[in-house]
Amino acid sequence: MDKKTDYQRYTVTSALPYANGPIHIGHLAGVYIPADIYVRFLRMNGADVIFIGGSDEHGVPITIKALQQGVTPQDIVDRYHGIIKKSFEDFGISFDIYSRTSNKVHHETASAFFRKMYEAGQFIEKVSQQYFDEETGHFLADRYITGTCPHCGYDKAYGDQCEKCGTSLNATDLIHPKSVLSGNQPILKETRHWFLPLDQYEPWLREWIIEGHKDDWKPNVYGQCKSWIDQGLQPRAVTRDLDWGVKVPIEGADGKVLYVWFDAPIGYISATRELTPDWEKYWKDKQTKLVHFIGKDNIVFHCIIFPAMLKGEGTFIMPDNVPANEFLNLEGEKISTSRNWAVWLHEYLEDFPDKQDVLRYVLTSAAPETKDNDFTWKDFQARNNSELVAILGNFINRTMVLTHKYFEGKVPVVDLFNESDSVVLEEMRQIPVRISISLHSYRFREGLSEMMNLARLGNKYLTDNEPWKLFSTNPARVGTILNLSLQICALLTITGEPFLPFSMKKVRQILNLPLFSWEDASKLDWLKPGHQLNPPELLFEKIEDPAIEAQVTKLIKTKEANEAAQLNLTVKPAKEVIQYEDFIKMDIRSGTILEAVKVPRTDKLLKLKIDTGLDQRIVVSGIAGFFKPEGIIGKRVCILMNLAPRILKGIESQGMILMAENPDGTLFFVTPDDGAINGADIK
Ligand code: B3M
Ligand code: ZN
Repeated sequence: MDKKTDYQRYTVTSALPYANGPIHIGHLAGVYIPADIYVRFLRMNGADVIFIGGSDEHGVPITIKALQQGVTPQDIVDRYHGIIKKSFEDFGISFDIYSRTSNKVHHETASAFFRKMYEAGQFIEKVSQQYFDEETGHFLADRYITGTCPHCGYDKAYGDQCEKCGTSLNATDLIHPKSVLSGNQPILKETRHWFLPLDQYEPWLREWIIEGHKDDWKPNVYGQCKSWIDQGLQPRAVTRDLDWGVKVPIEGADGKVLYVWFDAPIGYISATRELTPDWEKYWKDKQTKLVHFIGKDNIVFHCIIFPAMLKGEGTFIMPDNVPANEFLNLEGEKISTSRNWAVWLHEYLEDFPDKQDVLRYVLTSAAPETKDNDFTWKDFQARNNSELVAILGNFINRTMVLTHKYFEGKVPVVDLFNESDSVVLEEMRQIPVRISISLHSYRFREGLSEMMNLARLGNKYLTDNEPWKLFSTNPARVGTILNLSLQICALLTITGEPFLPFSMKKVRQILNLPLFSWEDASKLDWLKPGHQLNPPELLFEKIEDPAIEAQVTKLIKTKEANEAAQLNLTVKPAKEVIQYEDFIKMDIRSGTILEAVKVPRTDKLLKLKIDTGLDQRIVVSGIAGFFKPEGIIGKRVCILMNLAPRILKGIESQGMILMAENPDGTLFFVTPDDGAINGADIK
């Protein structure tokens, strides 16, 4: 298959986040920043491009959240759609539209899409056995059901996907299935659904992806697709027994909605319809390049299922590329919404207002483009202080300060370019070309590092030429040096714009320049002699240790809270009910440990002498693993007095000390409060 290169326009989509929680750095790094860089770059190239985003407002995670909170799914999506949309605006993600799948256009578009396929006989209708929760009366699909993944053994796999190994599953594949609603084991019950016969698309997918995109899709994307196709594709149900979603638009399908992964990608199309009456050319014209930015857990849906749907519908173009990223971890651990192990964008902005570009920069430099990558606060600080401040900010600032000092803020004339100047000029010609190649190939880290090389080049040029030493003897040379340095600043406003739009806007204000096109990057004379510059402004500031320590502390607290919650989760279940008469049979008193010694030849036992208020007696207690004998003498305890005596290691134990035991087996004394005398009755 020949690879098409001469496109006339671009449709760029970014995964529609579920509107059931806010957005974190993993979302930004994996999907939205790369997509935004790409789109800004294309726009600067004068391309006809639309950038589509929106909230995915259907699906089981949302209905489960609503159930947990006792509100409606609409309440949930209204709340989070607003928060998510604002986060994207705050970070400069420059969507042409940020829509949502609960709106009318989407319901109409998705219904029409389904109906068209249905009428063309593209689905298989099947009555099949599906899991059903008898207690709550729900069919259980997708995330309503968990169990053990048949591929990797992960015991918290969902009914539609295992998040550990990424395999897409059917609920009936799970081993030991369990209802999320009641915790019960579900039963199988008959229900009618419509299936997309993916197996029939296999030859076409093989040709289109395995043969057609071997060389231009990222190895991680291509590899996943190939492995799915090679495993053999199965028909997949595209409807569900649920009441939240797009209603299945055919007779006899009451109580059924489209599977969320059927309607969500159609959301890209609905959003385009909402954006422009001219939407069809962005989806149906072969001159349009369609690119989906997603995370790796969405690959099968965007590379196999959605293309099969588009193919089945028959009038749409196929994606040219699906540059999926791997995952970003946080301080060495997988980002997790449920464990609150994340840096939430709205919280970041509270702590670092106006530092959107710092996060954009760090997340691009550490983007998980080819493998999972780690975000750490130390790295964040280092990249800010030693790259943004020390290289980029410093170069622009030095250039501006020197120009104001020697030339009253006016661009000086060039006297004569010497050989070293020519080397710099040649690099200035090359760098935008290299960035352009990187960005067209979705290598955003590489593009960013080329942009920073331009700032490095500028710094080195100033340092090598030391204009501050020359002014008294050779002001004309200083003029040339600063002119060239200023041109580098101007070129930075072009090449830096896709990555750091907030800061580059500031630099343009300082330089008193408009936003140039990418083509203008080859000009090399953006600033004419005599052009008046504005006073310099701080672009980036150093981030000090306490600010970073505060973030790390926040994460440590989260971890502690999670560990505490974890313990809570595993406490033993309640015992059966007893009567008061059962309880008062026990004679429990407060007492004091008088003596404690280890019982020879055992690891666990201590021999204790207890003052019980009535007598002094010996109790053998299995606490030696947790307490040193000398440390507990004088300890106040509760003792069960009327437990039948037992012989342990040849010693008669006359009672039992009450202990609290954590789920991990650690032991703690149950101690009466001060004031309770030895012998006080515990009841
Ligand atoms: N909402 C899954 C996710 O957020 C899903 C993406 C839909 S893209 C059409 O990972
Ligand atoms: Zn698995």
